[in-house]
Amino acid sequence: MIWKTSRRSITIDRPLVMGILNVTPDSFSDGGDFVSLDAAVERAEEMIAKGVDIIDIGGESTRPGSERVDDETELRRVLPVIEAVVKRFDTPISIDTSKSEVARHAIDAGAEIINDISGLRFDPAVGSVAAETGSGLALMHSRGAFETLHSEPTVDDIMAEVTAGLNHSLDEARSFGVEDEQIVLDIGIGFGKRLEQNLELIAKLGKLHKEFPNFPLLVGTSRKSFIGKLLGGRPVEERIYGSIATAVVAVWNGANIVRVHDVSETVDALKITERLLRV
Ligand code: YH5
Repeated sequence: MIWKTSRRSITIDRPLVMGILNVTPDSFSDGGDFVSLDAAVERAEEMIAKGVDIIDIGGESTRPGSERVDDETELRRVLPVIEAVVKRFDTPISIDTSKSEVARHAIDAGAEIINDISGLRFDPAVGSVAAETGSGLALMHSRGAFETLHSEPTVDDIMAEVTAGLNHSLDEARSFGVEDEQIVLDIGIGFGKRLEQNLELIAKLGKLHKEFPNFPLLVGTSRKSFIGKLLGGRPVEERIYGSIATAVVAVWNGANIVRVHDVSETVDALKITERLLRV
């Protein structure tokens, strides 16, 4: 399988690791309210040294309780980092945004994939940016508006709900002229899903793999709160082994790309998982 981006075709012949680079003031503070460019680029370099395949750069936090930021604020955070990383390294960069103007400038600066947690629901014009630039496009399942992304409405069949939502996003992307080869689908772990539903999606990922056989699947479980809950209220910094377990099972069940904080550990775990999958 291949994934077409605006700068290359990524061959997906083994599980790929997407490393998270949050460039929000709470992640790479310069001591004040701004992001330190040097610290962010150093983090990118460290992930590359550990074997990351894609770097996902985001300037707007979607954690529970976060507030939206405007285009200018998001661009001021992400553009210098994208430019600096593109200049120094050849690792593909995705821009974690649901805003078409942010996506457009990020792609112009050298990012090559748009990672939209709203699956084109917040700003459908993200689809036209992907079509016009030929960028990769990750469509994640989520429900509700930005403010209610993490509320947990009752759903009786989460597998059916996610399948329907992804089909809707897929139709929307195709309507803008985005090609199937540009698209990756994501089940949206933690976004408006209860603990049991997150578990069901990971354990039964194989069913989605059968529903969408022509699309690579991306899964992001890293450090999320369901892992903390299952471990008796573990804080985020202590969710690494739990996160690894979910990445391994997701890949075992058909995930092609995992989005993680802990690159080195995940790369090791997935090398073994991949070898076992080949037996
Ligand atoms: C994803 O799954 N998730 S942002 C809360 C946490 C830890 C991590 C408190 N962007 C995804 O990473 N993009 C995010 O614990 C994503 N798939 C894709 N494609 C949320 C996040 C997080 C939230």
